[in-house]
Amino acid sequence: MNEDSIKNHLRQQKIETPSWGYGNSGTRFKTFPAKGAASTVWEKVEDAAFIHTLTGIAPSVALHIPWDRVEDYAELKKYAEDRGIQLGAINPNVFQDREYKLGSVTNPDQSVREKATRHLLDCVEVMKETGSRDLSLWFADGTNYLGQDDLRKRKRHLREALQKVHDALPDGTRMLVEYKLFEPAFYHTDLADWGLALTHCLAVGEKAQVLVDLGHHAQGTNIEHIVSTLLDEGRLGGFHFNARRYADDDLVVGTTNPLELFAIYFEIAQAQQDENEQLRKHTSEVAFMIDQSHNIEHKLEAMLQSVLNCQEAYAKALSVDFDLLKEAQEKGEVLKANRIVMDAFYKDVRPLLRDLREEMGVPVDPFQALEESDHLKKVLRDRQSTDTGGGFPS
Ligand code: LRH
Ligand code: MN
Ligand code: MN
Repeated sequence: MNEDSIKNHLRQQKIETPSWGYGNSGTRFKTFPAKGAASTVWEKVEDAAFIHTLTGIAPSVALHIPWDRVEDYAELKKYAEDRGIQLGAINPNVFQDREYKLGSVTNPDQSVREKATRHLLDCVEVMKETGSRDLSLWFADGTNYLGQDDLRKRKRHLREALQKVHDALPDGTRMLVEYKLFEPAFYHTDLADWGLALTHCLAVGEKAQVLVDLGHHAQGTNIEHIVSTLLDEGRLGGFHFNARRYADDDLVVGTTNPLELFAIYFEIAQAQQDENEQLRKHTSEVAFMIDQSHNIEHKLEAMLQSVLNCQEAYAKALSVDFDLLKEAQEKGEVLKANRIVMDAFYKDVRPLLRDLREEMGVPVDPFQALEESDHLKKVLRDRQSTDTGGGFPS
């Protein structure tokens, strides 16, 4: 691909940032509050809009209900739009209430299952007000011990809830079904992997798609293979990008796993150029979202770094010499094919990205722009959250 087409693709790139990444959240051991961190959804939207002005590629923010609940979503929508961004995916919460100890939609108690399903359906109503396309579903449901519950019964309960939610979705919207291998449950998780997620999606209907969170697999899993399969099946709904070394560490995207992030974008870049029009259309609908829970990092700096790491990985993936690669693959030139792809991974795309930023009218050095920004001064001065040290000076 020549430099102009690479830049054209990069101009179309979109990364959704999560409201929960701007507030004080962390691990279950301790959350270290950060000075200037957002504490209301209005402040989170302001921060997300600011990250978009620094990058030009983060035009929406995902919401988490009830953490981001407001009286009037139309007002929040307008507030976001006035600042140049959209409200993105709606993330229901069926894991924090005490009734969910044994599960939400898979709970053995029917009244708990009904409560969870009601919340999911309420979130469909929220989507209508926020104008969101995607409902993003993650369930903490699972068991800790062999025999604790009837696995098939739980599967049927999960299916029933997913079906109800699916059928309540307005046309043009989707539900993204997120899986996770383990945690908080340690024996079995009702939606443990992409096979389970895809099986449920295929059963409930066209609006159900699989969501791939990079922190939710067994060590060594080939995530890009899952991505290519789901793309080809027309069921890749989107991503939750983050980085991890051990489990679901929720670190800044592309820090521990740059080759993995690149390999995922490589799959995307290939599908974008496929001769099959349906595949190209499906790929254009994939939601690229960040899901991180920063604890010691400066919130805005961490989010900015994550967005830019996605941009860099995509720029490298687009730089693969696809014609040469095809030739090497067809001739069975095993290592040559690998070298062609790795050449792109090692390419220094930073000069190209500096040019691109200039052309897009965003700061050429976004970190410097953040550090010198009025927004940073304002949040450090005006917001209640106080620091425990580290991050930007006050
Ligand atoms: C838990 C989790 C998951 C969800 C988010 C809301 O693992 O991080 O990734 O998407 O909480
Ligand atoms: Mn996630
Ligand atoms: Mn997670």
